[in-house]
Amino acid sequence: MFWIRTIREPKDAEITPYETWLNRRHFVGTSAKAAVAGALVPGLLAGCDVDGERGVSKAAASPGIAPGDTDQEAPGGPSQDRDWSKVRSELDEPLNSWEDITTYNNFYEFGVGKDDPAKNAHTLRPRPWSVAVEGEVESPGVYDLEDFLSPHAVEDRVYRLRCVEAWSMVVPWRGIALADVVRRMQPTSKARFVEMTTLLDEEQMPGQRRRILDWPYVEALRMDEAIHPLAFLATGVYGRDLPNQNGAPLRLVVPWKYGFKSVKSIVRFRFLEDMPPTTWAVSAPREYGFYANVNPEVDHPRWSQARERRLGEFRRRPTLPFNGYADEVESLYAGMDLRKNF
Ligand SMILES: Nc1nc2c(c(=O)[nH]1)N[C@H]1C(S)=C(S)[C@@H](COP(=O)(O)O)O[C@H]1N2
Ligand SMILES: [Mo]
Repeated sequence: MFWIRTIREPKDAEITPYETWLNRRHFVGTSAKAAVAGALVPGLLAGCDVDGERGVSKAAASPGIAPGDTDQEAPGGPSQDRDWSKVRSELDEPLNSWEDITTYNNFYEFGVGKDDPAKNAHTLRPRPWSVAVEGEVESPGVYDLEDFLSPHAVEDRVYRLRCVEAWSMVVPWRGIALADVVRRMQPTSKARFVEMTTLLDEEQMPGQRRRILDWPYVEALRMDEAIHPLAFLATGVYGRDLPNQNGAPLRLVVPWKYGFKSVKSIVRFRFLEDMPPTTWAVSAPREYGFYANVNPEVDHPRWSQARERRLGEFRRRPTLPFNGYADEVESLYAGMDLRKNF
């Protein structure tokens, strides 16, 4: 079931005990604004060690790399715009390879096998692309992708991705802070949720001809989750434009939640007063909830969530509460029963 491309025992030094990891973490204050600029997330953003800039990477500094500049024709591997071998997440966990990230995917619009998206997603046309902004918002409209992205600072961020199926990766995303986008759209005081929807097009996404899910794929966040500094919209990986199989040209990345929240190939943002139905919660409400926060203490009805297999590692590693981002995000859920609101 799992493709293990590089089987090796993790060295002891690579296995960080939970306590050590807790003590090491000392970042993210309460100012979302500052954190969005990268200043309060040292170590989390890839740029820190490499560029000597605090969090904001070369991607932001160099006008040569804009998310609209497609290098879709040459997706051969990490771009050469930085030394990716030196880029680490705050855990010193090694990055997963370009190959892992781009050939082991979940994207049911292109098939349910892990290698199907890489084989089939060439039918997706990520340019030109437009993004609709609707609902409880001061500036609704339809934007060309380039106009949608251009006001925002592009950053590289290294995040863990934990799939609900109990595998995980470490991915160097490139993209923009979701909070910046939300603020620019000026949600009205009624807006409590933001819903994001994948393209619906059977021709570009042949998997939508099979009714395995209620298409289009829809996900949503509570407004406070959406403006959390960790919430991210990815336009790239390893410094390249997103390969189609990873959700080109624009996909959500919410690192403290199971991967299925991170909806791909987004064509619409809708601001809502009420919690909307979301694809997996509708499809199997007993198994998938709206929140989908990574939680090693709440098992999936059919398997344990206590441990996970990092692609490229042999032994399973413990799954961390909120996927290792508890210090930053657990206050969002204060007073909530996380077994009920799973
Ligand atoms: N539209 C859409 N978005 C999706 C999915 C999908 O099937 N369709 N799969 C989700 C799941 S289950 C995971 S784990 C991640 C996988 O992202 P990756 O393939 O870039 O690693 O995408 C999420 N976003
Ligand atoms: Mo997933």
